[in-house]
Amino acid sequence: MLTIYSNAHRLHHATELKDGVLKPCFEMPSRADTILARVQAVGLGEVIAPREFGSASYARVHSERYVRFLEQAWHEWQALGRQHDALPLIWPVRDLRSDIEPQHIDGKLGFYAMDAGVAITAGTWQAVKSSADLALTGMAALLQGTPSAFALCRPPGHHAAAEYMGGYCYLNNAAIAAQHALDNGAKRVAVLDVDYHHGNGTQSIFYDRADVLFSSLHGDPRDSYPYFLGHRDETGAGAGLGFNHNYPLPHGTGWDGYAAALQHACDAIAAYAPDVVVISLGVDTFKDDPISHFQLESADFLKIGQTIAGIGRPTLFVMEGGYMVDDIGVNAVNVLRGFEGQR
Ligand code: OKS
Ligand code: ZN
Repeated sequence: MLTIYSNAHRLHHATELKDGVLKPCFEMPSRADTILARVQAVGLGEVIAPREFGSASYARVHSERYVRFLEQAWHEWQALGRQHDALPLIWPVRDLRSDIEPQHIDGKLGFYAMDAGVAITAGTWQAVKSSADLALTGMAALLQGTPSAFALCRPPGHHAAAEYMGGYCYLNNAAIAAQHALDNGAKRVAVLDVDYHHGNGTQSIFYDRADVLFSSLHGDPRDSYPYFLGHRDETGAGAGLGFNHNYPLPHGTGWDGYAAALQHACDAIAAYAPDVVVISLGVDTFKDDPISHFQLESADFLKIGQTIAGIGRPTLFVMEGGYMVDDIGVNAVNVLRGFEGQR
């Protein structure tokens, strides 16, 4: 399988609050390095650099002012003499007004963020841009006839919606790639999100559309991040009604429970007959993941890949979460090898 990768991800290494103390994010550079090392160790296939696409491609699913905010936030922060990570500390919840974009960077950060898991640093925008370009380059390869590709994206994307960042995500790489397919002749795209966390951003972007079927298997939002989206009764709106499928699963879910939901999701996707499939590939469903609560074993990831292969469509894998850094290379690449029919 073709892999698309860039060292630019290393420009983003941020902090987050853990138990009241700022520490390096679980979403750290060694994640992508470990996965790339495994891609090379097993000889998965060619590894290529991304093409540069630019903001117009990102603004097909994000608002222009949000993309501009991401591009300029660090400079605005730095202009105030600040040197450490830019983090949001106020949000326009419920009856506060969110119809007026603040001018001050402290206001903007809250306006464009759903949580504090999205620090902006000096290198964040360059890494974020490159990550989206990886997914776009992978989709471009699919549109040229490559049967499958792996965009080794970092930072991840599935929590980012049209106008907000969250949960380590800034631009929604999978959504940008899906839209790129539609803009280049595809009629229907399915996005299947197998990350432990609900892909709230992807759901939100395509919620009222029938040309993208979004399916997500994830920890039940009653007791898992992102808490405020991902319930089973969210089935789409307007023209998109029936084109959003959520499979919330309880803490402790192992292969049997997972496999049943995955097969159901893949059968529905096959019936939709998409021109291309985008997989939001998180491996934080692993039993030893430090922030998640499923019980999948490394061998189960091969079976995830096999099941996805059963859909039988051109498929782009886009890297999302997974934080047990010692094992994420094996687990992510197992999905890809399982897809290719290897055990
Ligand atoms: C705030 C950020 C928490 C994000 C958790 C989820 C990240 C993830 N501490 N999403 O797929 O893996
Ligand atoms: Zn996740």
